[in-house]
Order: sequence, then C-alpha cells, then structure tokens
Amino acid sequence: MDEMLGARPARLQDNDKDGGGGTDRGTSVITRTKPKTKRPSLYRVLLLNDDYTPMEFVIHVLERFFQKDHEAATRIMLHVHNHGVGECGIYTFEVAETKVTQVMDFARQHQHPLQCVMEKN
Ligand code: TYC
Repeated sequence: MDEMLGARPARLQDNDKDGGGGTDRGTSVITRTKPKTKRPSLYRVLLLNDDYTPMEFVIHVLERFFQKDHEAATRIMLHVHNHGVGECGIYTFEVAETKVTQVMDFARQHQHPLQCVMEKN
C-alpha cells in the first residue's frame, strides 16, 4: 500500500511544434511532473560460522568493517558461533557488496576460511 505514496501518472507532453501540418514527425516525449524517488533495495550482510577462524579475528572484522564496538562485535560473533549465521548490518547493494569483498579479501589474506555473504532483505 505504501508503494502508492507519491505515485502520479506520467504526462504526455505535446512536442508538435508546427501543429501537425508540416515536417514535424509528431513524436512526443513522456515527462513527469513530480520528481519520483524510489527507495533503494536493502541487503543484509551475514557472517557464516566455521570451525577454524579464531573468535578474536571475527571480532576484529566486525569492528573494522562494520563499525561495531567491542561489546557489539563480541555479541554478534558469539551469535554466529552458536547459531551458524548472523547479521553484521543492512546496506544498499553497492555498500553491501563492498563489505562482503573487503571481509573475504581480509580473511583470505590471513588464511582464515571465514565466509561473508549478502542477501536481499
Ligand atoms: N566457530 C569459530 C571458533 O570456534 C568462531 C567463529 C565465529 C568463526 C563466527 C566464524 O563467523 C564466525 N573458533
């Protein structure tokens, strides 16, 4: 229902500059009267548990790439450790994609099997 908020029909603009009798080919252009803003889709960035990545490394990842304080990072790490998967944050597509790449590159550099994924909200 909230998808209808701000919806307005597009308006057909008459671009027929010569009244239709001359060389004008009578094409028209669809214009919009009200600027239409679309809310971006959001994506959850998730960490997956594994048996080998050190807990302190996961905490560091959450502090470094997701701006969590030490307490929040520890809570999320333990949630992933106990439940298999946990949310690091919710972002627009490009931001989420960048976080996933940063975490995967960092884990690989340190030879940890930590996996980070994104899913559409
Ligand atoms: N299960 C890991 C261990 O016991 C810790 C861990 C937590 C690994 C979260 C990955 O996303 C993760 N060392």
